[in-house]
Amino acid sequence: MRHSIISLALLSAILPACALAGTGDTETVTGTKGTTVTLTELETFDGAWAMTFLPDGRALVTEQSGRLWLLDRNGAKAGEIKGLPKVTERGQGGLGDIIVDPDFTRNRRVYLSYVERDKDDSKRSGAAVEVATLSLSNAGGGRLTGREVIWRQFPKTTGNGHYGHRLAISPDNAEGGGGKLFITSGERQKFTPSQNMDMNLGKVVRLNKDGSIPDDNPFHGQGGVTDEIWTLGHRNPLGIDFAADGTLWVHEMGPRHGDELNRIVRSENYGYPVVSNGDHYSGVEIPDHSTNPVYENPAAWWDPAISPAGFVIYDGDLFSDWSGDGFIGGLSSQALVRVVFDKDKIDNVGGSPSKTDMRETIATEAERYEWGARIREVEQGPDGAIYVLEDGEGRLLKLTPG
Ligand SMILES: [Ca+2]
Ligand SMILES: [Ca+2]
Repeated sequence: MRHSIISLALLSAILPACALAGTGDTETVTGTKGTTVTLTELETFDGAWAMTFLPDGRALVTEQSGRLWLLDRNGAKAGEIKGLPKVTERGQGGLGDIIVDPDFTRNRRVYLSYVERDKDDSKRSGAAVEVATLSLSNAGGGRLTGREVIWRQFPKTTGNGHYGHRLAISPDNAEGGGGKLFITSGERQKFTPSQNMDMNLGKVVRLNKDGSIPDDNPFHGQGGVTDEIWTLGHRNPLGIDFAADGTLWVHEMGPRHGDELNRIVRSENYGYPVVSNGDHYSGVEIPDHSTNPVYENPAAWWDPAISPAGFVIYDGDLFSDWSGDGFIGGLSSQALVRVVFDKDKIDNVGGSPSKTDMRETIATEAERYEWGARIREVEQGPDGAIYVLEDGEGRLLKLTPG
């Protein structure tokens, strides 16, 4: 049961300080397979988009309008981070993802993505990624300094959708090694860029952390943005994470009923818009993945769609039964979707699961939790709890077992 902000504010004014952070309202939600989680409301936001934890247990939350919040260790707003790039909030555009450098304690670096307009034509836009140094003040907020743009979508296009622009840095056991910046780049709702190697739209790109291009990228040497491309044939990927074994997983918003979870393998083509298990919103059919073995088959896909946004592969102890499982936020499905990976199948099929057996499913939805809210972002805290940001005027929730 969802309570109004006013009654919660009154409650927190009346009640003495207690162990619960923020508003502290809790509810228990039963999943589709009967297990339960407890939701604790920590904070509210206006258009929250992404969240990441700092090594000391505090956290950062972006809002699409261009605000960046520092949260204290209880998940409450401690102050705003200033010095952000100018972003244009239009359609799906605005401030996007934020992640911290694996070496943050030493270098204080963060990476953030956002949408910028073309200087000469405000109808055209594209995602950009910056690296910056984060300074935190004792007063509670902080500031970004030394900002530097290290990547841009190319070309900038009309429209305000499908930017993607989720970020992740590879661990040492990842394919191609650690310390590389992976960016999901949406196809800007233009379909064909996903297969066009002269554009970095509809791709997963791989960079060094300073924005330079690794010379072991699969298409390196062909020039232009082609050198950045790690995989192609994506639509609007809004979730990326590495599993503990170093495998990279990316989910994407498919066309009508074609949402996908993909195991990302160097240089592979994931098929959009040539094949998809969904169809265009116009009603035009797209051949299914099974009709064409040239393209990677999704590891899992959804019909009806879940509208995936935000993704974490859980490796904590608090939810002991779910270590290694993926948690996907759902917008239209208003659900948190838990996915299990079939380790034996993944090991057996090697690098190209789909081509070995088009019917092979190496990831499967196990359960989902629903409480009537669109979910934008999922994170794992240093305490092993799962943190969820609701979309729009929404809440930050902490999920614990039981
Ligand atoms: Ca995040
Ligand atoms: Ca696909």
